[in-house]
Amino acid sequence: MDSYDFPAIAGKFEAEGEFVSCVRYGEGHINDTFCLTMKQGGRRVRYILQRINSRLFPDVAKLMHNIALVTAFCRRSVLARGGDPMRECLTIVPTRTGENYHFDGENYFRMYIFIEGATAHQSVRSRRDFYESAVAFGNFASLLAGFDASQLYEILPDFHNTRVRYANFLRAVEGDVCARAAQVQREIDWVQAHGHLTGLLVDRLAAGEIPLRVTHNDTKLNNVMLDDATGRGIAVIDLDTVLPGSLCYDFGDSIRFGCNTAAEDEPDCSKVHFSFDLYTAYLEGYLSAVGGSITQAERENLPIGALLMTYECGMRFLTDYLEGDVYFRTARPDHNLDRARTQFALAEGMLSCLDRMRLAGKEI
Ligand code: ADP
Ligand code: GN1
Ligand code: MG
Repeated sequence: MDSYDFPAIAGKFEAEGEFVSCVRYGEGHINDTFCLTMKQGGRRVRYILQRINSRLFPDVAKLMHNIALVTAFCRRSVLARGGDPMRECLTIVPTRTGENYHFDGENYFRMYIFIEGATAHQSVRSRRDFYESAVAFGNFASLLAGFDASQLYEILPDFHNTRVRYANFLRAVEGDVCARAAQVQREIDWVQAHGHLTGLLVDRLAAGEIPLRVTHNDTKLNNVMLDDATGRGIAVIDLDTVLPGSLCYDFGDSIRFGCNTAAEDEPDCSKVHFSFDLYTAYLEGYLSAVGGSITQAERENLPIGALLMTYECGMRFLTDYLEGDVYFRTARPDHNLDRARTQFALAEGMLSCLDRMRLAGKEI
């Protein structure tokens, strides 16, 4: 699947120099990401080349329109505060014909400047790391508060609409196209037993009790770059899902990924625990960065955001397992099932900790 003509594809973009190599990179579940190295005079320069998942994003022009707007907005803000936009923002490398993506007749590709001297970590190494990622996502949220949402195409409607995700899940159980439902009845029962959770955020958003904002919607730790030298969160990446949403989604998704004591795809669920200590680290960092714009209702619903993002993500993994692993990239047969199980174990951990999580929000 990686047998693309990389030198020819690289040649379509404004990436100067001689082609050196292009290898698979990172651990994203959606796009195919590659690290491209070019030789420019005596030095080597790296770029991120991505084959865009056009199954999920059939209208690539609209997707890239959104990303171009958001990156331009970030760039202006970073420049205004005297920062370095090449390290603190995603920067699109245009094609030689001035487009922000290239279509080779079959596949869509885009290119970004490689953010050097920083890392998108796969797991939380320390409390400080997680705190810094919270500051970065919190800053990003406050930055987007000034962004005009009406300019965005709503390319993934209902992305975090847990009610819609639940309906999709029930359809997948009903359809059972791979005849896998019988093997995972326990997991299906677990999701259904918690069906009453699905409306907790969407109904409050619909009622206007929680404000709709422009949010990132995919705030995993590996979507933020931490500076290798200083440890500080410098850039938020993976902007495919910047859409109208809730601050509780963004807060919650970071907690889902980072407060798990095991990997998202750990096959042994006995290793999965919810780390309350890391929860408070993220809460402190996030609240310090989003500032006064957070409403009381949002603040009160941060723990619910964490619970719902975890429940919803597990349900999405299980849905994909039932549908034959067609959405998330998998590397082994039961990969999506393992992922779903970790999320349910983590959600259990959160359910038993909700009061403490609520109290922590009041104390900071
Ligand atoms: P996906 O949508 O599949 O998650 P991402 O855009 O998150 O794809 O990219 C996958 C990984 O590639 C990231 O987790 C990160 O490690 C790396 N990456 C992406 N963009 C950059 C960049 N501009 N500079 C350095 N690394 C990047
Ligand atoms: C996907 O693209 P990536 O790997 O950062 C997914 C998220 C899930 C996440 C689970 C566009 O994120 O919604 O929470 O996997 N992104 C999309 O790890 O569906
Ligand atoms: Mg990603």
